[in-house]
Amino acid sequence: MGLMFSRAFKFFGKKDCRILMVGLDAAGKTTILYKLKLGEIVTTIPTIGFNLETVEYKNISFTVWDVGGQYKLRALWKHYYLGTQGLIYVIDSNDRDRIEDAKEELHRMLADEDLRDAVLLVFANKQDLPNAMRASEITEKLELHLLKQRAWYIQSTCAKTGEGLVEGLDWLAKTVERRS
Ligand SMILES: Nc1nc2c(ncn2[C@@H]2O[C@H](COP(=O)(O)OP(=O)(O)OP(=O)(O)O)[C@@H](O)[C@H]2O)c(=O)[nH]1
Ligand SMILES: [Mg+2]
Repeated sequence: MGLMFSRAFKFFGKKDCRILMVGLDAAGKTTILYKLKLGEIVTTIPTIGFNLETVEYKNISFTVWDVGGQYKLRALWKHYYLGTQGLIYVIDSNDRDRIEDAKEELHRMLADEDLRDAVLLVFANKQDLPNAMRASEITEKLELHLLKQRAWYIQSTCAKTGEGLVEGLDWLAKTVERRS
C-alpha cells in the first residue's frame, strides 16, 4: 500500500532525475551547484567527497551529486555511476593546460557500462574570463563528435553570474524526459 501510494504520488508530482556532476578540480562544480540551488555565489573550498542537493526545475526534481575532482579523488567517481541518468561534465574553459586531461577522464568514464544510458551535458564554464576557450573549441578538444550513441550537449556557462545554467538544465530535462 505504501509503495502504491508513493507511486501514485510520483505520478502526479515531480519526476526524479539522478544527476552526477564531475570534472577536474576547480572547474566550478560546487559553485554551479549552489548557484542553481540558492541563486547565490558561495565561497567554495575544494570538495573532498561530495555535495548532494536537490534542485527543482520545471516538473523535474534533480538530485545532483557533485563529486570532488582532485586527481586522488577521481578513482571514487565510479562509485556514483549506477543509476545516473544525466552526467554533467564541467570544464574550466580557461585551463588550456589540462583540457587533454579533462578529455581523457571524460572518455574513460563514458566507457563504463554503468553510464551506458546516461545523457551528457558539458558545461564550458568560466566564460567570463577573457582567455576562455569557446564551446566550439572545447567540443573539438574533448572529441565530442566521436560520441555516436550518446545524447550530448555543450553549454557555455559562467557559474558566477549563473549564465547558461538554466539552459543546460532545460536540455537535460527535455532529453531525460524523452527517454523515460
Ligand atoms: N571567473 C570564474 N570563476 C569561477 C567560475 N566558476 C567557478 N569559479 C571559481 O573557481 C574556483 C573553483 O570553484 P569550485 O566550484 O570550488 O570548483 P570545483 O569544481 O567544485 O572543485 P573541486 O571541488 O576541487 O572538484 C572558485 O574560486 C570559484 O569561485 C566562473 O564561471 N568564472
Ligand atoms: Mg567542489
